[in-house]
Amino acid sequence: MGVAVPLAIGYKRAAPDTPVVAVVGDAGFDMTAGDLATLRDMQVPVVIVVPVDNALALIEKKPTAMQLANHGVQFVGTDIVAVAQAYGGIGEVVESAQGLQAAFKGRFGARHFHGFGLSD
Ligand SMILES: Cc1ncc(C[n+]2csc(CCOP(=O)(O)OP(=O)(O)O)c2C)c(N)n1
Ligand SMILES: [Mg+2]
Repeated sequence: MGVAVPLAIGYKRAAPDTPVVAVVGDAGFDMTAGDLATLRDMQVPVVIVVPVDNALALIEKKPTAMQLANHGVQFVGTDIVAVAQAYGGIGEVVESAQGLQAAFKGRFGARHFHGFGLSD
């Protein structure tokens, strides 16, 4: 958890001509949001996709399946677009898989990183 963006930075630095996309849960994104400063300062143009469910969904799954109560697995949620913009990136909300495909077009030649908040 939280490794997708740092790994994407390393990959893009090692292979600058390869399009790089990091997919990171919303809690994982919150965990390493400061890495966006590295993307900005080193001008590493990766695309980050954040599926937004305002939950630690993987952790929520097991107790729910066992019909047990869940605690502390849901949170208010972060404005992903605002965070991307605050760090000098481009932020966009995408509502569907088709929308994501369309949004990818033309993003990989950019000099800035691009963060998509993918809503349910
Ligand atoms: C450093 C670290 N802390 C905690 C965990 C345990 N863990 C695995 S998945 C998860 C929740 C991830 O939530 P999110 O990033 O929002 O992804 P989602 O499951 O909601 O898609 C947690 C806490 C972990 N794998 N690594
Ligand atoms: Mg989540």
